[in-house]
Amino acid sequence: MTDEAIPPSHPRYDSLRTRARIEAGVDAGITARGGLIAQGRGEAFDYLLGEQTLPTAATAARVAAAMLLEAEHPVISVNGNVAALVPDATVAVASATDAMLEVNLFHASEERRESIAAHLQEHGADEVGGFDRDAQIGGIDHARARVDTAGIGAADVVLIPLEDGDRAAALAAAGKREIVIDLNPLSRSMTAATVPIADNVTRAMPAIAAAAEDLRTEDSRSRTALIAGFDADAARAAAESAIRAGVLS
Ligand code: PTJ
Repeated sequence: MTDEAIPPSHPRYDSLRTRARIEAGVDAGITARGGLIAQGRGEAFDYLLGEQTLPTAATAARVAAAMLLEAEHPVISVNGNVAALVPDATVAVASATDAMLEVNLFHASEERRESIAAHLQEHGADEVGGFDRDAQIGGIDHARARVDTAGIGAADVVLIPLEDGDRAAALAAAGKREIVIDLNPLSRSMTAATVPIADNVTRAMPAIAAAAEDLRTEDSRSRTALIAGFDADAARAAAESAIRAGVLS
């Protein structure tokens, strides 16, 4: 079913629309076929979260915005799922926080890298990196270790939605502060995160964009206090207990 063909009255409207976007992403050469499976895994967790944002995830999204605004060189890592699901919100976060957009793929492919960059530009991105990949992050095999020298290679804060666990752990070991969006609070990426956001990227990315717009006019001291007051372990534990309780709406 295409995005437009799903009636808003359908009880699973949001979920079906998200699926349609991922399918369209695969058809357009933006999303990897493995992205369909990743989406299915995410949906299972979202179902148990009642497909809504926990208060701790809302706080984490605000802290993420503060951290991007406070960073010296913030970078947003974009993969095929993120590009298909939330191109507008991703570009909005980049422009509100002056973060660089870098295409960084698990299933490496030059064609897909170019399709994703073009897609982000159609959605308003000025510049998209990920093509000068001669910096290395240690601890993982050669191809997946390569990142943009002027992007993730030089970043102090990286927003990595839906990253694979290996690379998230390697980036943390390289001293990057990581903001991770992942519906599975127990994933290795979430364990490695400085700011774990256990929420659907379709809700979390717009929330970060809105918070960034709000916080950019605040002074640096209040943003720093917001970051210092955040408890990552408590946020992960709250998501895990909500999922274990299976609070269905
Ligand atoms: O475009 P590429 O080549 O970089 O590939 C991207 C995927 C996502 C396919 C790749 O990184 C991958 O295979 O990831 P994993 O290891 O399957 O992990 C994906 C994680 O994202 C899982 O923990 C899912 O629960 C979670 N997830 C899936 N969909 C969403 C999500 N989290 C938030 N929002 C979603 N919509």
